Amino acid sequence: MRVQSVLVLIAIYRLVGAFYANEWVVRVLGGVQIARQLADELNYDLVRQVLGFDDTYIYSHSSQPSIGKRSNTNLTLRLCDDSRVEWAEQQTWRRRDKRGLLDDKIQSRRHLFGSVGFFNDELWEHQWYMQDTRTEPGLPRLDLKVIPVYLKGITGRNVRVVVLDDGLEFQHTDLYPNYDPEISHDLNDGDPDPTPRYSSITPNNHGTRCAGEIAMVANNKKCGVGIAFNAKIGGIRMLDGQGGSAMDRIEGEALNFALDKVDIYSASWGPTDDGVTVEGPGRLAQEALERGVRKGRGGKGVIYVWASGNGGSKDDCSCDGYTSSIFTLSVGSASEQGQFPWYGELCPSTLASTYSSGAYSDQMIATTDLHNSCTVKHTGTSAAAPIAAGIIALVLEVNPKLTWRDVQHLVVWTADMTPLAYNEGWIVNAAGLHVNRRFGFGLMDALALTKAAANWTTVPPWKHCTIPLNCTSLDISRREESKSSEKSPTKLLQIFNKCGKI
Ligand SMILES: [Ca+2]
Ligand SMILES: [Ca+2]
Ligand SMILES: [Ca+2]
Ligand SMILES: [Ca+2]
Repeated sequence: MRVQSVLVLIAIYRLVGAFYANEWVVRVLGGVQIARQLADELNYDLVRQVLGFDDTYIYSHSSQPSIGKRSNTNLTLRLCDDSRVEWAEQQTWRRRDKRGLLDDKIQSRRHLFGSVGFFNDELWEHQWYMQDTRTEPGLPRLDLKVIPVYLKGITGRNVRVVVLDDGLEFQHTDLYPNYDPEISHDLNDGDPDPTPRYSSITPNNHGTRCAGEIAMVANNKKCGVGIAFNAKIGGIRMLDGQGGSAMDRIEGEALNFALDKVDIYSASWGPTDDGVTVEGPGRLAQEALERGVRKGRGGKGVIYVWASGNGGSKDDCSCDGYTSSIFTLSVGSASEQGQFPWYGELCPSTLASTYSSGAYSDQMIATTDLHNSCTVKHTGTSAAAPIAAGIIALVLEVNPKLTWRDVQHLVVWTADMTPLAYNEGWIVNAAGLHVNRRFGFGLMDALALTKAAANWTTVPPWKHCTIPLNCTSLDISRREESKSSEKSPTKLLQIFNKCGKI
């Protein structure tokens, strides 16, 4: 019975898109004593502080079910009405989709090209995007130009990359030598071990696949070669919440986890790509992204690499506030034919692209898989973003002084439109650069990027201008007024600022 009701809840959740948790995130200034006192007085339980956030605590309430389809407005208002509370929000589980495509839709094709035998790894010959494997000059050149970078001894050493996803099988023998426990964690179960939950229903292989693309060990005859095969790799398990969901608190903790150690965060997920969902980072996730670029890497800013989405023509990546955020470096994909793939989304925030899967018969991406196995079937913009993260790890090894903005500028200036030139949509922007809403400024070019990075003059810091708005005459909707008729519009506005739309 219990299992059945959970399944029903998950089914409803899939329809309505959000579920309310018995969890309030509350910002209370003045220290944990005051936060505890407040919880005691108002009859909440103080669970713990939110990881990485000062003055921010998790409260729960004994009257609230662990998951429900309605918010508990009264419990939120009780917190917001207290002068010690800066803001409070009941946490909701929101669906976050991984940006790979289902295996069963796709059939792998025997690769067309011969191997150059550069590495002895069993999947090296399937890593078509890392080498120029043309057997005839008439075939398209499929090459992110990493080998010339390796030949200079640049392999991602001393760069720490973390994959935010459904877990990381860190004991995988093609990952373990590069595994970095200091930047890894399990936010779904609240423990330091990010190993995914093995399930026959949900293949939680996505994080392990993304991590392998970045940091598989080279020349060990196992699986393939990571783009930055000497980088350190971590995993945050954070996508395995209720029915494949996350909440703002978990996303915020993930985006700032080990902020003093991580160089690059790679995320291949986001709001559902169904063409009707418009969502972005919540309060904590937004705060985390901004803190990441201001405080990470000793003030130079961490790099957030983000997959642009798999919704195809029915969706638009501008409706995804994670990938369209200025703080994320958004990556699209191109197929092995140099085509815009059927799942690709158009929007102006995509900065560049890397290779990934395309039409059903096109080759896909080779990487690590669960149970110490390997796959040649990683797909979608899920596979494109970690390749970009690996290339950026090479760039940061060349020049660790680069800021997050330098990296974005470098990607824009060095991306190559030539391999993608036959697609529609290219325009020349006011700066004289070719740009396309399908691909950004072109295909990432590891050689051009690392060369430009070596001699780069840092760009000015980010400037953010705000205009103060006088809100006293704001009209509050009649619905809100009638619901809380005893409250003045000014009071309602205060509540809105403290509690959001409740
Ligand atoms: Ca765990
Ligand atoms: Ca290997
Ligand atoms: Ca989308
Ligand atoms: Ca972005």
